[in-house]
Amino acid sequence: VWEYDDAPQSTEHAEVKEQYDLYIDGEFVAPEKGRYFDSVNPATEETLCSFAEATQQDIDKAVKAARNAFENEWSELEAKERGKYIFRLARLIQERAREFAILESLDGGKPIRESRDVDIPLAAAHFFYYAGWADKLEYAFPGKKAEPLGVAGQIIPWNFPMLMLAWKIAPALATGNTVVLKPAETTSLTALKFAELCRDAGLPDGVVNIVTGAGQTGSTIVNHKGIDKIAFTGSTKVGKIIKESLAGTDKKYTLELGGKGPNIIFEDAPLDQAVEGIINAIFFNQGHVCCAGSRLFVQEGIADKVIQKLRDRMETLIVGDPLDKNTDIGAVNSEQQYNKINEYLELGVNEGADMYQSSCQIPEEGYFCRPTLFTNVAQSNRIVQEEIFGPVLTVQTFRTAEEGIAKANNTPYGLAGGVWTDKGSKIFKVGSKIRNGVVWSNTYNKFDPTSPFGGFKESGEGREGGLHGLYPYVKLR
Ligand code: TXE
Repeated sequence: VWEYDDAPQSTEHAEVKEQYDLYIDGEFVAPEKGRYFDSVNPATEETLCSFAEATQQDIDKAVKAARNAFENEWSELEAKERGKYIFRLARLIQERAREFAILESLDGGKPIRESRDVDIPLAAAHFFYYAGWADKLEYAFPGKKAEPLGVAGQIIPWNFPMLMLAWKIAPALATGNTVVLKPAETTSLTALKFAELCRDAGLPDGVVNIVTGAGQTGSTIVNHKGIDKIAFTGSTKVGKIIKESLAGTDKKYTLELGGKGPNIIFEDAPLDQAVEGIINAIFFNQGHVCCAGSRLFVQEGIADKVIQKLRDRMETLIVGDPLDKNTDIGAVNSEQQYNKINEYLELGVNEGADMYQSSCQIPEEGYFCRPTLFTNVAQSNRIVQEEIFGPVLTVQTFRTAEEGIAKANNTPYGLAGGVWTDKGSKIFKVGSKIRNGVVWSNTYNKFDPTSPFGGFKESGEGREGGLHGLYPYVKLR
């Protein structure tokens, strides 16, 4: 933990090894087939390190270790002892917060201010929160006995590597399950650092196993017969594949998928606050956020004013070195995502929209994108309907609340959105009609371990976080 003005600008004390093995049964072990793949620092395009590629035999080993730990140790442990281990993990994350923040920014490209102030503290907060539930499950499920499912297979994405790990591992352990977790192939570093914390915390071997690899490794986990539950966060495309492969099996699953968040701003909204919130909603983490407010709906009378204010504010955003504490927008996570965003920019222009980009300097090396705003867009445009997952905002207008709500709901997604107005009654009326799992009002991107999070429609199934985050990990007797 460090003082605000003492943000890390160097990578000192955050060691990155050349090569990382798998973490199975409390040990770092080489992959059976001996294959490794490179991970790139997206801000420099240079290789950062390499990770092991886990194949079937490795997953077999990890699942066996997790099963053994589940049956012989973890589920037998007194609940309060389980809680102590989780609490210890939370403390260790706090103690090594600086190192985790630097590694997260190096590996994933996100600004150090965000990894330092949001990702890592929130990850610790999730472990603290679920540590508290471990010995209080009878209050979560009154009159019933909540039993763990067994081995949870968890697959996480690259946009919030450490935070997503916390969302997955903390409730699984609190409820007495053991874990085989696969981080995303472009951001596996902090998960392997977390494996070191598991050892430091004295967590029994096999309770947490970290296996690295790409989609094929993920698919091997999903289809493994020794796994009782799948928790997935990632694209809607892969979410659908997973759902299909699990059909007809008795594996439980939760899916947290894509989004296309609407922000509805009414004429009576506090405009400067709203503009600040809208900027945060779309440009936080380079727009790599499933709940990003990527579609803005402005009431007609204030449209010109709001668009001008947005452009002015965009001009002040600093795009650049993720390790510089002044940076607002870091590097896009990978070349693949960089290409995808640029294809959408081209598409938007071809669809007839007007594109405005901030005139800021961007580094020559690395995957950097300028903050972008599209106006003159149609509801049917692909840039309005599809998840871009980059710093790209579309703006449309509406006259009545009904029109705003109808437009906001007109996508296949339903994860998160915002309502901006001075009237409390309007917040509840409009908010309740937006078909999203999360609706913020006069703010955006507020996260807390006590709040459940999850989507409607193609944004997923099940909830993570809060009391509801325990449900997918237990069977009730
Ligand atoms: O996601 P994938 P990608 C969206 C976002 C982004 C797009 C593509 O729009 O541009 O998805 O990103 C693992 N079985 N989101 O291609 O492939 C993979 O290794 C099992 C939104 O990176 O879904 C990684 O660990 N696992 C999202 C994880 O799934 C598989 C966050 C996510 O990768 C697999 C990320 C398979 N067949 C992307 N194929 C959000 N909800 O926040 C891949 N994986």
